[in-house]
Formats: sequence, C-alpha cells, structure tokens
Amino acid sequence: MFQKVLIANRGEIALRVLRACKELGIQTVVVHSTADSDAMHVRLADESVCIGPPPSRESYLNIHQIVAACEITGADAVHPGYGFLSENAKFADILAAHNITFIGPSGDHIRIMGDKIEAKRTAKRLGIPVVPGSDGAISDEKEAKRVAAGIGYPVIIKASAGGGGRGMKVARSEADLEVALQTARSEAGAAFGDDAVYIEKFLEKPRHIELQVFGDGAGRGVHFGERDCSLQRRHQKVWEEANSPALNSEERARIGGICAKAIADLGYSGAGTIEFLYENGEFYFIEMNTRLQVEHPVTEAITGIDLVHEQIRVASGGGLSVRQEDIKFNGHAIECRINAEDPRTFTPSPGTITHFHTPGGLGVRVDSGVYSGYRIPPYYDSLIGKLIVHGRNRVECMMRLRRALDEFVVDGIKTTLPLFRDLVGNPDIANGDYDIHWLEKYLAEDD
Ligand code: MV4
Repeated sequence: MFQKVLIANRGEIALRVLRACKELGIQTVVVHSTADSDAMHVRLADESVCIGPPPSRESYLNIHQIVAACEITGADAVHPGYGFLSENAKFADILAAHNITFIGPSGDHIRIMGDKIEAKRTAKRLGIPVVPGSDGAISDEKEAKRVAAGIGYPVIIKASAGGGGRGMKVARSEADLEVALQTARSEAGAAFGDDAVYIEKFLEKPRHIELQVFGDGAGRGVHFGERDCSLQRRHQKVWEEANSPALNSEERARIGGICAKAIADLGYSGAGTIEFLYENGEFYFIEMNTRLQVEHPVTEAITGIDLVHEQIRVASGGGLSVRQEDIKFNGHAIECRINAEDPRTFTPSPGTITHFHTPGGLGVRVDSGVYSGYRIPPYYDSLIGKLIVHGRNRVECMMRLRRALDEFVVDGIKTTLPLFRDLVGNPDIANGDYDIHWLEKYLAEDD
C-alpha cells in the first residue's frame, strides 16, 4: 500500500479522495493555486504545496510543478481526480518515469480512448456494440457520401480528437453533407490540431447510459452497473441516476457482462466508464472515459462499494476487493450537481457563501468542498457540491430527494438548487421518462 498520496485536484473531488486515503491510513498531500489557499482540501490534508497562480494552466495543469511537489514531499502516488490531468497520457507516462504511481490506467490506455476513432475501433474489436458508421477516419467527401448512403440519413460527423460534445455536426440529407464535413474538419483542426473526423448514424432520441467498469490490470474485469446521465445541458450533466429507469436487470447483466469481459481482455487497470447511447432497447458505444467520474457516488450508493478505495487498491497492486458475484445492486440513487450558477441561465455566480447548511438523515450524502464564509474564486468550474440520495426504490429516492432539497441552504450566491426543486416535482422526471434532449426543451419552454 502507498505511504503518501498526492492529490492533484481541488474542490469536492479533492476532499473525496482525501477521505478515502485517510480511511486507508495513507498520508495526504494536496497541491493548490494561490487562489485556493483557503480551500477545504488544503485545510484537511496532512501537507500542502502551493504550485502556482490562479489560472489552471499554471497550477493544476502544470505537470512540472506537480512532479516537483511529489519529489519534495516524497509522495509515492498521485490521484488526479476528474478533469485537469486525469486523462492526460503524457502525465501518466512522466509519473511512471519518475517511479511515481499514477492512480489510473496506463498512459497507453488513456491514449487509445482519447482518440475517439481508435477508441471505437478498440470497442468493436472487444465485442462492444458500437454506433453504425465509418470504419475509421473519413478521407474525402466521396467517401463520406458513400458511408452516409450506406447507413442512411441523418448522420453525425465527429472529430476524432473531440469528445464530450465538442466538434460535432449533423447532416440530415446528402445536401447537408459537404458543409457539415468541411465545418467539422476545420473546427477540429483549429480546436485540437487534428482534423480527423468520422461518421455515425445520428440517433434522434437516445438516452445517455454509461457502465462503471474496473480492471485489475492483470486480466480481471468487473462492472458496477450503469448510470443514466441523460439530463444534461450543453453537454454538462445536471442529474444522474443509478440504476437507469429505462433498464431491467437482464439488460443490465447483458451489457455489463460484455463491458466487464472487454475490460479484462484489454488488460485495463483501474476505473473506467463506457458511454453508450441507448435507443429502442439497443446499446451503442460512443466513448470511454479513463477516469473516476463526477457522478460515481450514485454507483457507490447502490453497491455499497467505495470506488476510490478500489482505485487505490488496484494501483498499489492489491487487486480488486470484489468479484462480479459480490457486486449487488441495492435500491436507487440520484445525484444533483449543485453549481454556483443562475438556475435558469446557468451564468456563473462566484462570490462569498454567507451561509451553507447541508441536509442529512438516512440515505443522504453531500460531497462538497465549500463552507459558510467561503469565497468561491472565479477561475474554476462552478460545481460547489453534489447531493446524492439513496432509497430502497426510485419512488422512495425521489421522496427523500424532495425533503433533502428542502433542507439545503446556500446563501450569498445563486445556485442550481431551485432547478432541482422544480425537476423533482415534474411528472416526466417522476416517471423516468426523459432522453438527452429533455432538459434543454424543458428550459426553453419555461422562458
Ligand atoms: C451522438 C448523438 C446522436 N447520435 N452520436 C454528445 C456528446 C458526445 N459524448 C456524444 N454526443 C452525442 N453523440 C450519435 N451517433 C447525440 C449526442 C448528444 C448527446 C449525447 C449524450 C448526452 C447528451 C447529448 C446531447 C446532445 C447530443
């Protein structure tokens, strides 16, 4: 087991990782920018190192400074959290070269999944169902037309270096194809320095369902069920659930089994998320994330397993603590992302939190890095906390969520709490009847 772990992140996820380290008896080091001297993660860690000025590029993304902080403090591993350097293959490689363990998969696995064409090719080879489309990159308009005619319109053109919704263009007929291809290619070149694009059948009303998987790096793979993350705005998830209201246990076991076997065959190490679009009872792979995700607590709630403990165990060579047959799904969980934003326009609302009171009681978890009197700096993303509620079934979970939202007080700034108080009373949400476009339509209607 590690003696000392450096946490290369901030906010609620830095605290989340800190808690797991403390439980395992591991010493903690955090790094922080000059804007974060008063942050909770700095207060709670055993040691802290200031690594630079407020902009992320000069602090939380500064590989040299983070490696130096490891050397100074004698940390033997780094947990990257999510965002920042968590999916940076070069960072994983540099740490390995310094004999510091990256708590995550190998640089090579990160690299494969960061290239969306390579990721899809790998998924297909491993037996994961993928969206029908081009076999690799599209070279010219002629090829695009041939592929699109083969799969049928509408189609979507995606940047191989994109992901998370960046660099996508829909073509509803052959007349749209030339412009869509050209626009997608030039935007991809400008944004990512890589203009490779590929084509897929465009699915009109899918759900976003993702499988939580883990590999031990030695040929074993397990799945922890799925999360439904269909409620999004501009590719930012807002509300996540486990299990998906759309799946039954047979479908879960089937796609879970496929994903676990794929992870085993890939020799993957650590936590991963396999993202699917789900429509008319079929799963279609789109991307794989090679990190712990923001919404991992809903999986923890229904399985009772600490996923950060598992990450640390696997990275330190101790293997997974569970076999597939030990992983049982118990009840239902929902996470609401509490952002320091206007609940209708989503304009960031940094400033001082004058009063912060969190809900409690059975089945209620709040992961947050803020406190009464804390001043939210304007430099980073606006997530200030997550409310995770668990119940024996979805109905109980929703009742408990309504109650927990009632108790939650955040004064001094705007937050997205009022949006959740609306959503929890909405009949479509109560019925689990929503797709990836539901939230944006709901927000547009309300104006
Ligand atoms: C799609 C799609 C429809 N058809 N691919 C957006 C983010 C990126 N991860 C993939 N995305 C999509 N890919 C095909 N073939 C629709 C989306 C999409 C979306 C996906 C998940 C959650 C929200 C979304 C919102 C708009 C579009």
